[in-house]
Amino acid sequence: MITLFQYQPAFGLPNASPFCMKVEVFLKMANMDYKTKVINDPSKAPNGKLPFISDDNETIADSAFIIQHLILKHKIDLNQDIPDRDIAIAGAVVKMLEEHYYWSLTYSRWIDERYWPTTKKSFFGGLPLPLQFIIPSVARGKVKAQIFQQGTSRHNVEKIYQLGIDDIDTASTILADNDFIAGSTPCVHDAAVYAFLANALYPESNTPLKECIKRTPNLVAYCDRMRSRYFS
Ligand SMILES: N[C@@H](CCC(=O)N[C@@H](CS)C(=O)NCC(=O)O)C(=O)O
Repeated sequence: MITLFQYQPAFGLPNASPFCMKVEVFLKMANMDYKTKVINDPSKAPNGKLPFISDDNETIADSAFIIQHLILKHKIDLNQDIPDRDIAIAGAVVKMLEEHYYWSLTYSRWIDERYWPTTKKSFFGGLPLPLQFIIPSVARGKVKAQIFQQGTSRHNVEKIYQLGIDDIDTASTILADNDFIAGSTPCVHDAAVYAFLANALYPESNTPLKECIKRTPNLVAYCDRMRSRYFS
């Protein structure tokens, strides 16, 4: 049995961590049996980040290595009949969303004062009272340090969102009028593309990223298509 260790669900999403949600979408796309276990403290994870999985006696961390492991061990091929070039372009979209757009998304949740109260309530509202005063600011301080080291928060707010909005526009151009990111059938990379876009589109906060996706009909239709296909 496969166990996916991830944060508690939040924002009405399967997971508010797009990396955790990516793995869960993949498990559903591959029609695999799995269970989930909530861990809210990432220091308990092998790499200090979530998600990780256990599969029989193996523990695998990092969404990319988890999916690679599942594909090899369980002989899954979601990319059948899709040209290599289309798969490669879809893979590049995933890297863009994970390594670039992700920081704009993270900024909107953790740093932007307009949306932080919603994040705080959603992520930490269930903690017992004394911890509700301590844990959110400790966790926020950690994210602030990460996003500053990575560089995104050194820009002004307008530019920070511009970084993410440009990525949304690129994803929309590459999706074009296809149903899925690499064409007319789903491929492995749809798990991440959907998870990262859904994490801006579906939560209640009207962030500039959400507003941008909402103005982009092919991405809204794509997210709705993925959601009804795998999470109905
Ligand atoms: N490369 C990793 C990234 C995972 C990641 O960044 N997870 C975040 C949540 S979205 C995390 O657990 N962060 C905790 C921390 O940095 O302390 C993957 O693909 O799984």
